[in-house]
Amino acid sequence: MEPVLRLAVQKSGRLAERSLEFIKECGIAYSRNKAKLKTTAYNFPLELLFLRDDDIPKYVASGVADIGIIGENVLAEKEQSVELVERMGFSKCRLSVAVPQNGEYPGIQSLEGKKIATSYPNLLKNFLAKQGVTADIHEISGSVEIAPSIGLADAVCDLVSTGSTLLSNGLKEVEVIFRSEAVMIAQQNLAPEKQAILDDLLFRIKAVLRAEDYKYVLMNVPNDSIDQVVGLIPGMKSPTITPLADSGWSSLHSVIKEDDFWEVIDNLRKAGAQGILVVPIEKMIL
Ligand code: PRT
Ligand code: ZN
Repeated sequence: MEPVLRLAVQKSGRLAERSLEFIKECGIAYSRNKAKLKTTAYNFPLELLFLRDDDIPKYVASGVADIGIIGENVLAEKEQSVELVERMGFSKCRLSVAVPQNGEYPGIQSLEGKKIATSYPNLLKNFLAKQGVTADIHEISGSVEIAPSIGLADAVCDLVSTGSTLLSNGLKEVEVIFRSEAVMIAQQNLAPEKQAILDDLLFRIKAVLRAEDYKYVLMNVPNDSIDQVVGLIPGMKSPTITPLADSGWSSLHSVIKEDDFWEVIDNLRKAGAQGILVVPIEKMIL
């Protein structure tokens, strides 16, 4: 039988949709019957398992699945022996301590002896231990934010993305203890034939991730500014330069990193670039 790589993704929830979209962007096609817990891709040696996110590290560690996509927060909390093979850049959030808005918060020491509700007892315990603080950690599995208002805890430690849940529960974020995003994990010591499939998959994933980080740009540049503009946008190897019908001008094509996009665009305009077009990139292979 041909080797197949087994990928565990969240069945439903915040990670589910983007994880599957990612697989599609890697050119992998499959059909899914929602009643079934697994499916096989048509055009890539991949089997998809649909599981609860909390179970994924355990299944990957034990070899039920070979790889998985989960929040780094879950990986850090569960402390299973698996390898982090790629940061996927989506579902970014932070694990934070929050206290009632109307209370004082002079600093971390004020949590000493306090009752803190969380679904992340290990991460919280380790963070507090590093700060020399001992608190009464109360583990609950959901609706952590309501714990202070019902008298169950003095503070909470929960995931935050926009902060609106904390706000609407009368809480304020006071300590960020962990920053998270979706990550791909793999079983340690994968069999060589499975590792080869994972390498192919990672090659595709990196092309998708890189494309998200860059934009393709086209612009018209006066010939005497070309050197200056090339210095601003070196491109993947070097920019493409084509003369325009209007002598004295050239068209220049290159890529810009999303992170410093506006700064580079400003500098390009100062250097005399005009008619700048910016186009999204679907895949980027080096
Ligand atoms: O059913 P299953 O166990 O598979 O899913 P789950 O309910 O345990 O997880 P799910 O789907 O809620 O989240 C999956 C992963 O998404 C988490 O492990 C994080 O890595 C990531 N993620 C990103 C988040 C958030 N952002 C997030 N905002 N997970 C949860 N939240 C919750 C948070 O707990 C709080 O209740 O959203 C609320 C806060 O959001 P804001 O925007 O109001 O700050
Ligand atoms: Zn979960």
